[in-house]
Amino acid sequence: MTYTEKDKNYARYTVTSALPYANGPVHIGHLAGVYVPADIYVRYLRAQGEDVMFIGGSDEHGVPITIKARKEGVTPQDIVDRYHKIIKESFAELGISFDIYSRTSTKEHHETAAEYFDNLYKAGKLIEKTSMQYYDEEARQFLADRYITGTCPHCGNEHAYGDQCEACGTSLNATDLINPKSALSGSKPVLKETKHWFLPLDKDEPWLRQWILEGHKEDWKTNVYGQCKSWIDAGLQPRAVTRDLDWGVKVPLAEAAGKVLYVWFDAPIGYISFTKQLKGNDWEKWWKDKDTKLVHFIGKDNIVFHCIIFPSMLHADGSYILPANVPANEFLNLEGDKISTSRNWAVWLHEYLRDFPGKQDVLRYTLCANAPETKDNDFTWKDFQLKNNSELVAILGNFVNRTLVLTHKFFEGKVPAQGNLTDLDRQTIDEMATYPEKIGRSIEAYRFREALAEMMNLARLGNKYLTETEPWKLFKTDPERTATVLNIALQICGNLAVLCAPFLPFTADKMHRMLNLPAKGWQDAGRADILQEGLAIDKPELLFEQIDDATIEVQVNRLLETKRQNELNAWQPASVKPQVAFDDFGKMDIRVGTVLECSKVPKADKLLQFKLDDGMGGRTIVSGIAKYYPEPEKLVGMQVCFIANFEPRKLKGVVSEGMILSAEDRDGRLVLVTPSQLVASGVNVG
Ligand code: B3M
Ligand code: ZN
Repeated sequence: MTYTEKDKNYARYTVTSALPYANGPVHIGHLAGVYVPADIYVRYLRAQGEDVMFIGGSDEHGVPITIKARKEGVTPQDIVDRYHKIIKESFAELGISFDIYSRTSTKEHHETAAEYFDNLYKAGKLIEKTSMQYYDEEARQFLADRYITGTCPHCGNEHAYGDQCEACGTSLNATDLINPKSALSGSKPVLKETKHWFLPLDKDEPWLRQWILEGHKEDWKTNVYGQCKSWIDAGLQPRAVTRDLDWGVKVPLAEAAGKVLYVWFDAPIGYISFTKQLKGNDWEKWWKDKDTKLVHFIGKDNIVFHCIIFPSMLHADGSYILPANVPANEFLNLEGDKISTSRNWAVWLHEYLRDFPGKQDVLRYTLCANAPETKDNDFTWKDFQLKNNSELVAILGNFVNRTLVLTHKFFEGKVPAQGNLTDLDRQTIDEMATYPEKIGRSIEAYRFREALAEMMNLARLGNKYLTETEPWKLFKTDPERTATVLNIALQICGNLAVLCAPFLPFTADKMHRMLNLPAKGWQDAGRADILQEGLAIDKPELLFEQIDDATIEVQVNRLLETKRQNELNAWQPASVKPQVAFDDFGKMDIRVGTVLECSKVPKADKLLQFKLDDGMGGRTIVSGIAKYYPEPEKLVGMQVCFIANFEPRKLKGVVSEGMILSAEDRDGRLVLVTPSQLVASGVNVG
């Protein structure tokens, strides 16, 4: 049974989650946007007794993978093997409960994708077009957009890519670039004719308009609907589904040697080929039966592919169902900054699992509570700590722990009799009974934050009930009443064990074990006899533990260090000043001096006072480098360069007769400039 009208009659659910590119590990942005909500959804449906298939896998084609392989001097296969393993294992450890997690490099996938193309080709659903494309004559291959760099015509950035300028964000065509250069050989590419096959999306406009803009205005998320509308309103263009590349699914046509399917053509077919791997001959009903509900979980950058292009492919074939919903999320930021793989600005799942063993549910909880459902959202480590300490520990963990401890203290760990109920008991039981539907409704509407908050409200109800009844004070005077109160508190625990399972599966398992509660479905929740009188309960273990400041600091410091590194990497030499004539340079009198004395200027923490042997009787110079030379006396004997004819200035009461030269490093550090060999004091530099 489900709670939303529309879903009543579905016989089964095909749930897919975007196939992550196997060119890097998975981070919290992927999790919050796609995998945690998808997993909550399927776990809930399974608890409802629905027939569900949850599909995942690695996207192992595409140019970013070949680029990474080139950079590291390994094969693309090496790259995808490495990351597929990391991704697959870390998903499993986080409890993402795929029915299959496969990969697009499998033989079955190549066959399925090639056959899909072939069917469309034979049915005349594709159009052929020749166009001019950049070709690298040295490397003897056509260049994907990412393999061409040049100057951005909009902002002048000299390192723009053929598809986008990352400095100004403009999306480009390779032919827009000024001074294009091949990333393969460095040579200037030439335009050469090439043939490709296109999906004529322009012809799909009428039915897409009807299906999405009229049919899904109410039930698709506004961010998803809005993006689809602007794409359709802008006018759809035919879209190439093949590429000149050697990594990917070969185009199954004799005339297409050296060409592969465009990664965005083959990857969504992965959902279908993985179904075949999982279900064998029984696969078709999961994709072709009108009673199957197809739902794609994705991030917002994948909307057009899942709402327009893939549906057009399915429609062109004609035998497939279309997605009933595509609940795409916005993006999660990290500590106020966009998550970025290339800048290493991310919390990587496999590293989290290493640093926080046994705390999978804390991450699942934080990411769901902060899921970017309607707008971009931010993950901070402080908030992670707060959510753990003041929600999971203080609300859910505390309630369950108090109830179980008291049951052991007063009733030898056995569920006591419910006995006679007061009004408060009845109200509490009635309110508890509303939660399965409340939570279920929110999940079915893809409002996972709201669903999670409701689940926590049930724990809050439990805490409030204990506070109002104070069973710890009651036992001496009224053991029967104590029994009733703990029975009801235990029923709430039993309900929580079922209702928290989609969100916090590890916690749910622990609670089931402690309560000796056999696996229950959603329909068993809400009841006040989910735990039978007399049932023996295990000694309570803590469900969650406090996370201290030191633990959080380690993570924050790691990010600060990343930020520092990124700033260093982004450093570029300052542009050269306007030219000067030889005579102008000649006006500067630069000399070498030998340090006779050096000390801090009193009451000026930035300044050092030098006494130099300048070969002319000595002079004093003040320099703002104290921070970089904490032991100034060690500079005695060193030779420095200084401007000898610099106007004398008074600094903190000391007259400075010149200026000592230093180099400013990338991080702003000042370093004294010194001759490479000892010379006489007072000689000229020039
Ligand atoms: N690999 C893009 C991405 O990870 C792509 C998704 C494919 S889903 C069929 O954002
Ligand atoms: Zn630009």
